Amino acid sequence: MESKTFKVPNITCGHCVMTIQREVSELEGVKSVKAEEASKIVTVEWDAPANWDGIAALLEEIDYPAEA
Ligand SMILES: [Cu+2]
Repeated sequence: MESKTFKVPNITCGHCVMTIQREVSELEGVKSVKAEEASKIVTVEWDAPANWDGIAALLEEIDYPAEA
């Protein structure tokens, strides 16, 4: 299992957190998504066929890009 913790500056409220958790969870291979409103920190755990490039691309697509 791979995981990554990153900041998503566009998180402003609980709806953002729910949107990110829902959308990223739908990617095949993603095991867990935890997003926190106050810190804007997101942690994703995944196995193949998911990969970081795919997760990052989805986050950009839904307008919550990960901070580099
Ligand atoms: Cu929001």
